[in-house]
Amino acid sequence: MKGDIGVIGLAVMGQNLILNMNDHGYKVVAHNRTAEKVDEFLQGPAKGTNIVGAYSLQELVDKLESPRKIMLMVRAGDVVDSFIDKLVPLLDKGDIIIDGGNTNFPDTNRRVAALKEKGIHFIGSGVSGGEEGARFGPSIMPGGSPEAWPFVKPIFQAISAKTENNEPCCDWVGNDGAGHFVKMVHNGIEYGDMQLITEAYQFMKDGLGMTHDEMQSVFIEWNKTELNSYLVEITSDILGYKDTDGEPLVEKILDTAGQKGTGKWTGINALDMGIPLTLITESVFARCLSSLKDQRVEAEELFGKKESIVEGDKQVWIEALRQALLASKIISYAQGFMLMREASNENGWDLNYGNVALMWRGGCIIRSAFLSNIRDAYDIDPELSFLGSDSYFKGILENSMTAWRKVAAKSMEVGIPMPSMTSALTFLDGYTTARLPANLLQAQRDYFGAHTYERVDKPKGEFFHTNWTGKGGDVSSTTYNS
Ligand code: NBP
Repeated sequence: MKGDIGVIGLAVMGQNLILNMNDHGYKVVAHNRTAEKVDEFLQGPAKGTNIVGAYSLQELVDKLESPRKIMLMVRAGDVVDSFIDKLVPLLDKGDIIIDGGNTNFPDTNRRVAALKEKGIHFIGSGVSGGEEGARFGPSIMPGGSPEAWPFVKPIFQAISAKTENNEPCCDWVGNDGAGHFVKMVHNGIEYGDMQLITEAYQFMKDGLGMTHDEMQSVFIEWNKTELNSYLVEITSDILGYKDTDGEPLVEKILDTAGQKGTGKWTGINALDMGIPLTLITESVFARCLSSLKDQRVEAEELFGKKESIVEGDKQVWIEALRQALLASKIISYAQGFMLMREASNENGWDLNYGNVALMWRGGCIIRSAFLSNIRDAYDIDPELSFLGSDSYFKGILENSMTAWRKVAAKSMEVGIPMPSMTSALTFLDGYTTARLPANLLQAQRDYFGAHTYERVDKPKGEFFHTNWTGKGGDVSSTTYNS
């Protein structure tokens, strides 16, 4: 009997996905560039299963049922192109190549188009949930050649995480690189969620002077509220974790955050598309700032250490902080969905936002109860332009406003950096202000560069230039927006 699917790449993700597929009754053929890893896998974790090995790409291709489905779980970038180049001459028209790595979506756009010309289908799929997700149920976000989806769907939906209603956290996202785009936004949102939690931690630790056991209890309590999520849950575990000397391990970890690029890509895309994705972008910058450790140490000496004590009833502050965190999180998701909406419109992807929320409901790092409410919001209005306008989320934003402003103002007053929580509030203030000071900005642009402006008392699209000083000419610059 031939194999149902082939997987190339036997590192942590590939091995665990293969074992997951095997558990669901699929016969998997496993291949890896370094052939010894095939043997190690077959004699180790895959021993006693139906998994078979292939020591060359030809052997892999020969061992698969048609149309062949070959999934790459290798390092993103050139490695994927190199495998595609080697596979294509061995494949037949109608065969399917799937890239399950963390690929930047323009690469997937390019590969879908190039392989289409050769009659090969290509799927670029986000896979989230790390090692445990891959083994027991990841969130899977596939996009690319729609003709390939019916062949891959049963396998992917079987191995994916399931919601509490047993719905698979995997569905077709859209054409081209839509799957990898949605995975990229997922990772950006993950950056935002993590940053918001760290800001609450610093406020509690430095501002309220709380112990790690106290902070752990707070996160345990928060996890019973609307903030219920995997990241809040693991934060409570981390805060309670003691090193061998009985001290909290977290305080021994160097405060410089790493990043592998997906948050940065999300920010770059937001700038390209003109979407104010302020919270996620601040989260990326917060990681950049954290990496300037030596400079920060010097600057603290130069400016003096801040006394950031927050006075007042601790319990009142903790509840205010919870509300500020929840409200900021709503803004982060609202901005992320705005970005997906713009990308969907620009690329003709026809994204189903409720389905995206459902795919993130289980298996992935940002899984949370909150995503069910997002799904409900898009069920009510599939074209919702701002998540905060949905009645459930609007209610939370309004109820949290006083506490959110109190926390933001206090953080500024005592010098606790909270870039994401404060930028979220600033965004909402801007978004809910009918008249912003951009009129003055337009006047400045016209003053120095004759860039023209529109008038509130004339139809939109009619542009004016003023000779502000009496010395300039009447010739205006070309009017366009980049
Ligand atoms: P890695 O990202 O560490 O990739 C390891 C695989 O890539 C091995 O099979 C390795 O073969 C192969 N490879 C490399 Br590296 N360079 C190669 C080359 N020049 N030619 C051929 N093969 C090469 O594995 P991973 O952490 O399992 O991740 C796989 C994909 O899934 C990545 O795109 C990753 O970004 C994504 N992802 C990872 C996670 C996670 O939590 N780790 C989560 C979600 C998505 P070798 O054994 O011969 O060196």
